[in-house]
Amino acid sequence: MTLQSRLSNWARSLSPTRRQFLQTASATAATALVAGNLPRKAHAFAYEPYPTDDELETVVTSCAHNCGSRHMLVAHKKGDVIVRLSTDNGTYQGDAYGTDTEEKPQLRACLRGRSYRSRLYSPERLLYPMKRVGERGEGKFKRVTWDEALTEIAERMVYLKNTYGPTALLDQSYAGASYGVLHKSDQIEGLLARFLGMFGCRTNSWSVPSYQGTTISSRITYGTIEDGNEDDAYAHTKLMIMWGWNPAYTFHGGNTFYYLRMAKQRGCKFVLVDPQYTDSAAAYDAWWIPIRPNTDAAMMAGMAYHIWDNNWHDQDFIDRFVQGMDPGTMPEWAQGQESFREYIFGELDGTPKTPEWAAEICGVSADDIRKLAEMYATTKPAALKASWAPGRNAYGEQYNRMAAALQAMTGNIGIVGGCAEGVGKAWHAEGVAYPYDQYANVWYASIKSDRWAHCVLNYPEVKREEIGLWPRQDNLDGVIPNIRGIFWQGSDWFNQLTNINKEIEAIRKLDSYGEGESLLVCMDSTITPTGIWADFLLPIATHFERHDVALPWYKGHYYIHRPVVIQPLGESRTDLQVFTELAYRLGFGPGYNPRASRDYFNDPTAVDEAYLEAWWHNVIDHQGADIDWATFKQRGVYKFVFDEPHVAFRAQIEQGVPFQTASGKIEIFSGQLASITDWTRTQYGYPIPAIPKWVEPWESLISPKTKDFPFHLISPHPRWRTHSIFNNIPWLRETFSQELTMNASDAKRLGIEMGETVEVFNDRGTCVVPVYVTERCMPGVAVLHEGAWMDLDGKGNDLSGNPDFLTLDEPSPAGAFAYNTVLCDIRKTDLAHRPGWDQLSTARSHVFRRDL
Ligand SMILES: Nc1nc2c(c(=O)[nH]1)N[C@H]1C(S)=C(S)[C@@H](COP(=O)(O)OP(=O)(O)OC[C@H]3O[C@@H](n4cnc5c(=O)[nH]c(N)nc54)[C@H](O)[C@@H]3O)O[C@H]1N2
Ligand SMILES: Nc1nc2c(c(=O)[nH]1)N[C@H]1C(S)=C(S)[C@@H](COP(=O)(O)OP(=O)(O)OC[C@H]3O[C@@H](n4cnc5c(=O)[nH]c(N)nc54)[C@H](O)[C@@H]3O)O[C@H]1N2
Ligand code: SF4
Ligand SMILES: [Mo]
Repeated sequence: MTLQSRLSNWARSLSPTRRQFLQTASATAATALVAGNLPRKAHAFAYEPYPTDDELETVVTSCAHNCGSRHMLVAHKKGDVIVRLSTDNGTYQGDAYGTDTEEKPQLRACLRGRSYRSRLYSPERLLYPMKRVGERGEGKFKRVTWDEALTEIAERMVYLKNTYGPTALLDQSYAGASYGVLHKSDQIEGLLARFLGMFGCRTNSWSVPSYQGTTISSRITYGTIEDGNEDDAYAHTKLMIMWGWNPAYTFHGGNTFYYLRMAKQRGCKFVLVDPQYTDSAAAYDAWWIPIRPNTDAAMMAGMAYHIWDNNWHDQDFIDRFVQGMDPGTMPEWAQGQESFREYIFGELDGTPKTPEWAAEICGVSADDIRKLAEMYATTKPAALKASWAPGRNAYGEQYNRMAAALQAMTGNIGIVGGCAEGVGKAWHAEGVAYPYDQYANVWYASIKSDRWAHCVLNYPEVKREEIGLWPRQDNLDGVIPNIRGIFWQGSDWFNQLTNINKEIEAIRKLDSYGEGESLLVCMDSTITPTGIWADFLLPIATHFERHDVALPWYKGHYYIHRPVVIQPLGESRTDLQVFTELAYRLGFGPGYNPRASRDYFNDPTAVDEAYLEAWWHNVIDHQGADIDWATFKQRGVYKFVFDEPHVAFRAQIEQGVPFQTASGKIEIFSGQLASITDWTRTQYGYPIPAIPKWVEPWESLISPKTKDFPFHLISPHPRWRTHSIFNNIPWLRETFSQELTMNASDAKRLGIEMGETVEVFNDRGTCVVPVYVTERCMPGVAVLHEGAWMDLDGKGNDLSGNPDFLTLDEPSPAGAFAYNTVLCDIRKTDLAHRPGWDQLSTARSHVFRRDL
């Protein structure tokens, strides 16, 4: 086909207005040609032949991972190679090119998704199974066959279970692959949970790094974590308070910005409560209220005081829907116990939580606290979007519960333009297509996830409350797990949990038990900082190389088909293939994967298709999708269209349906917490007050520890990575770099200039990173994004700038990771920062790829 006919074919496929534009444009170009000199033939192709669209096959798929959203990727491939990636253009559900409406917005990919080819074909891809030959952490591996790897792993699993009991293997599966329905990694619904559960040896990690404090808050307050509105509901709000929320960087749904812009255009006012002035604040011209990290619950208490003091609360809403907001709404059985209002007015403790009281703690002036309280209580509807980062703190649950109290006292729950979040899961997606039965999530011990190193290091001298041991009804209750092995699947947890130096110590303790007495397995598509510590690296096929359906991330109502776009690279297999094969070797293959035969390890095509098709029929039955599986596969995406925005608790407010709590009300006074007498017998371990209260964290800018460590370090999520994923992509690192953000006056005092390298340190660790000096971060606060690939220099310094060398493995009572509860100091250094391993890829390839 000539270029001319290809162009006219393409032009015909476009909408009339676009065609018209093209015709005019080419006419203008032709005029220009006649008028000027004839152009010289262009030779400027980077490489030839560069395939054009009609020489390529177009396949709709989606991005994966725990990245804050779920967008479409369109792969353009030649043979079995993806040549380029594009994204949604509105046409894939049978609509006209460019369709992008309030009801049906496009699912356009971000810069990470668009650079996915670089990850797919990166030098860090694991192509065959590898076995460690050096010390743990040294990074020396040799290539082995699948048979060798799986035989040894199965033998070691049996030995450890028989010798050390049913708690010997620690499940550290996490959300790297949570948002598919078949090839899933997850603490609860994941493939590993069921595999180890059926095997009969599993210690579970129950607390969630993202928002465990928030989860407890949502569950006890509303009885569910599905307390979110869909993003389109934000388009109707009149006041948006972004509390520790920066959707410009840290995605929370696929089209948040699109709808927030609509709100702005309709006159919505924006406020940001955050130690840094973010790009989200800049985009919406928000009123920035800088706040000392982790003091949010105090500021909110001050707001509650002012709202009541001025009678701006919605008493009718409180009386109808809320338990324990004030003495009048306390349950019969708890009369005389402290209600929220009594706490705020200091009726029992003698301390009224006035704006002046709050100002001393949070550093925001009493006037500003009053002003925000008035704005929130007198604007209808108003959205207090209390995001998760401020809850990733020593008593994180109190912040989220305090936010719920404000949302409830102003009657902003269950209405369009309000906000009850919390965890904020919105529309319910049907998430599991593989057998999920009585064996799913079976465990013999379950601990707070970032207490594993503490447990290993102190075993058996560990109290159950120190590790948040979940209670059981049988003779394993209270038994401290004897952890001898770890499976990492869909997680880079060695790099991402708290206090990495303590984790390294724990691995050394496992080493000390001797050869064969412990087992570390990492299943991943690339070499990762965690994998470096493993005994076996198992290469896992990416979501471009296996059949699945993608789920939205908390917000959005759609499914995206994920076909096998290219064949698995190297010898990689899917997680489900690996677990099925291991299950066969351990004697429960047919039970684990009932649709499969032993041949599944060689060809999963028919079995995966059967699981997915059956799941789709379920979805159609329950959710009313009006196309069948075959049509869905052909289109690649199905977006549901609702008559009105999905709003959590609308039915409760409009129709009087009870909330899912024991009382049927929004429980600001938690009946569940109030009835606990022995906290050590609960998974929390330590007391949580029955009403939201300000509890001072163990490290903060108001603590005496600032004498030694004067900076409060927070570690938000990076825009250019999904946690640690994409750290090895040079394209993305050209757009941003790992750096420590600090205030100009602090930098000046320390004699540090923009771009200079510093050590950030405390008594737990040191990391090395360049500095970004700005007025956009409040004095006394330093910001360092999570997820850098740790890179130790042999003297205990991390050269990558990973904040988890400084975090403390001390979760809140509810289990919230205290990632943002960190004091540190900063000094200039001669040590060199190393931004990423790919800079060393030639040097590394001999370590990882040579045959030893
Ligand atoms: N200091 C600090 N630390 C933090 C945070 C913070 O705010 N501050 N945030 C925390 C939070 S909220 C989170 S969620 C965690 C995230 O912690 P992790 O979940 O450990 O982080 P990821 O980097 O997303 O790692 C996921 C891994 O799964 C792999 N993977 C992806 N798909 C598949 C698959 O299909 N199969 C297998 N086997 N592997 C796959 C990826 O390659 C990647 O290595 O980090 C936490 N760490
Ligand atoms: N680009 C990108 N998007 C992501 C992810 C990613 O890795 N990359 N990860 C996803 C995952 S798993 C999660 S859990 C979510 C996390 O989502 P969030 O928890 O909402 O995100 P963070 O980036 O940790 O923090 C958001 C803001 O909180 C501020 N902050 C930190 N501490 C405090 C505090 O004590 N008080 C107040 N008021 N503000 C504070 C930070 O300065 C930052 O601007 O993001 C998801 N989206
Ligand atoms: S937000 Fe997530 S799903 Fe969307 S393109 Fe970026 S990485 Fe992919
Ligand atoms: Mo997370």
